Formats: sequence, C-alpha cells, structure tokens
Amino acid sequence: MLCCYAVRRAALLLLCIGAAVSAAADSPYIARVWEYCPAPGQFVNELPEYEEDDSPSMMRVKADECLADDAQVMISLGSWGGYVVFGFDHMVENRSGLMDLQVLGNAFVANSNPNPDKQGQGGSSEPGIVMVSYDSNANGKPDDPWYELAGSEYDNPATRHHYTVTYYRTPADHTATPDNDYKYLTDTTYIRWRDSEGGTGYVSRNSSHTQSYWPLWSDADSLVFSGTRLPDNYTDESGNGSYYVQYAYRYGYADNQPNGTVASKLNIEWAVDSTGQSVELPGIHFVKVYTGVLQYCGWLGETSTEVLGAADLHLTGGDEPDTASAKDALPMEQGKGGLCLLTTLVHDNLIYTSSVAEQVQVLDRTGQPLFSANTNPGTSYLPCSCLPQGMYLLRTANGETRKFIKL
Ligand SMILES: [Ca+2]
Ligand SMILES: [Ca+2]
Ligand SMILES: [Ca+2]
Repeated sequence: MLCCYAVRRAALLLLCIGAAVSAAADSPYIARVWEYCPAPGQFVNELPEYEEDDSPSMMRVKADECLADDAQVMISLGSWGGYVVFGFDHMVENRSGLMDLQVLGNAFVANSNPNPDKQGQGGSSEPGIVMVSYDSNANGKPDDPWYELAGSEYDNPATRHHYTVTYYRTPADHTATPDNDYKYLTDTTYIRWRDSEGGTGYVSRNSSHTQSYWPLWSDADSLVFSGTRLPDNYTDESGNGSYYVQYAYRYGYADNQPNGTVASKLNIEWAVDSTGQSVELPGIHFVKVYTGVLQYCGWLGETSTEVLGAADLHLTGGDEPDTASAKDALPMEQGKGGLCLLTTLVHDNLIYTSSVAEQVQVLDRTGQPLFSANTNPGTSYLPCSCLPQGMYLLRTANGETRKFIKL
C-alpha cells in the first residue's frame, strides 16, 4: 500500500513536472491580439476582411488569426493613430544593450529610387510608433501603464507629442469631390479629420480601393486617436506625383526598416513615460503599435503601418547588440559653463542652452573649425542644415566641448 502510494506520488510529481515544462515553453511569437482599432484607410475592411454584421470582437478575433502564433498575415492599421494591441504568453525580457523585440512589417528599400542617398534609405517605410507595457498588476491583461519606445525621431522638433486626431464618418448625403488632375482620386473630401492643433484634412478615396474606408464594425460617428505624430517621411521624387519615396527613419519604429535589419529591431531600454522620462522595465508583456505619420502620397494613398507579427528576440536568437541607436548614446553632458545640447541629434538647427554670453565654434570630428557664432544666455539655435551628415563638435571659447550628430 505504502509502496503503491509512493509510486502514485512519483507519477503525480512527474505529471506536475511535465505541466511545468510545457508551461515554461514560452512562445517567441504573439500569443493574443487584444484590440484591433484601425483608423480609416484604403485597406480597412480588407486586411482583415470585414463581413456583414462582424462585431468589434469578431474583428479582434480575425486580427488574432492573422498575427498570433506567427501566422504572418498582414493587417493594416489605417491612417494616423490606428492601432493594434497584442501580447506574449510570458515576459519579453529587457536585456541590457541588446535588442529585445521585433515587430514585423512590410517595409522595403526601393532599388529604383533615383536619389538613394539623399535622406538615407528610401522605399516603402510607413513607420508605426511602438508602445510597451509590463503587466504590473499581474492579471494577464493589458490594463497597465504604457510606455512609448523613443525612436530616432522622438526629439525631432517636427515630431508632435500628445497629438490627437478625430476622424468623422462620411455623412449619408455626402457628394464625392473627384480630383480632375488625378483621375485615380475619386473623392478628395471622403473622410474628414481634425487634429488637436486645429488642422484639418481628408482621407481621400482612390479608384484602386472601392470599399468603405471607415471601419464598418464601428457604429461611432467619430473616431479619436491620440499619441505621437512623426514628421512626414515621403518625397515626390518625380516632381509630378508619379513616384513617391517614403524614407526610413533610423530606428525605433514598426514597418519602417526592412525586417531582419538591426534597425528594424526594438530595445525596451528606449521606453519613456508620457513626460519623456526614461523608464527602466524588467521586460514587457504587451505591445501597442499605431500608424505614426499622417500623410497622403497621391496614388499610394494615405500612409498606413502594416503589421505581420512580432517576436521575442531572446527566444528566436535574434537579440543582437543595439547598434542602431548607438549614435544616440552620446551623453547629454552638462558642464560648468552650463553649455547643454537639448539633443545630440540635429536635423536643421542645433539647439543648446548656455548660462553665459560667449562665442561658440562648430568643428568637424577631427577638430577642424568650420564656423563660429555668438551665443547669449538661454536657448540658442544654430543653423546646421549646410553640414553633411556626421559627427561634429560644439566648443566654447574656454574649451568646453559637446559632440553632436548631424542627421
Ligand atoms: Ca534591451
Ligand atoms: Ca507598409
Ligand atoms: Ca495587467
């Protein structure tokens, strides 16, 4: 009897170990889509397909079938702000110095781009902002604080933070406004939007996509989205509307750099709170991706982020060192003279503060002086758009030196 009991106990123990082993076999891929809320767009109701009477929860299930378990079926997030929320079945660890996460998109570099070096890699880049969340109340649900991963354009002065757009359902008695010059634009006043800065515009309709662009499972008369709006990233390289190039931002976004490149991967160490303060997370359980630009590229239509899946790079073995944001690793130095760069990444103007009136010099990376300027106490703007890309130094008369990168 005793012996039998011992055997049964051992069997139970084995069962328990078996259960523990299978529970520990974390999936590297999306376990569940929690929310699918695209903004209006030309692929909405198609990717995934809306069928009559589909409810929001049925559309969530469809998005789940597209993305979970590495199914890699593309979904579209529509115009700016449209989003998807998904989660993993475990915590994606934040390992120091390493890329942790990847969101798969369909960005590509166009070999036919006539100006490949003008602004870096160009092709089809439709950058989506990535937010992450740690399941701090341990209930397995995404009801915890969200943190934005601060990508390369986070400090770009043209990036708008705390931005909101409201899209309005097309009235039943709406009359289409076709574009007489560009016949493919069948309605240039199709879906009106208004932003938090008083700006307005339309999501236009085009002849390639004739279905409704409004998410048909929503019965709301308006849809409101909030977040960060990235600067426009497209250029009409043809000058006549026939060839648009969407230039990739350096790092930190979904559907921006081609899958598989280090710059397409994400580092949880980039997480910031809503005030821009860096947040140290042990890892994350949930991810939100939303379309980060609000722009219209002629026959290409509005720019919309696409998502095909996501992976925990520590489980797939893709967790290479974060060399993508390494150029940002220059410290925000603050010295005795109070010379402080507001950002070490410069697009047009180097913005810095100084506590004294002094002369500053810009030098190339070898220390060769390029030009100088007089600085007053407070914030100064030094035009740098004439400088080629690269690293430079800003030096004061008393030798204080700061490094910056011209993008
Ligand atoms: Ca990391
Ligand atoms: Ca895309
Ligand atoms: Ca939670």
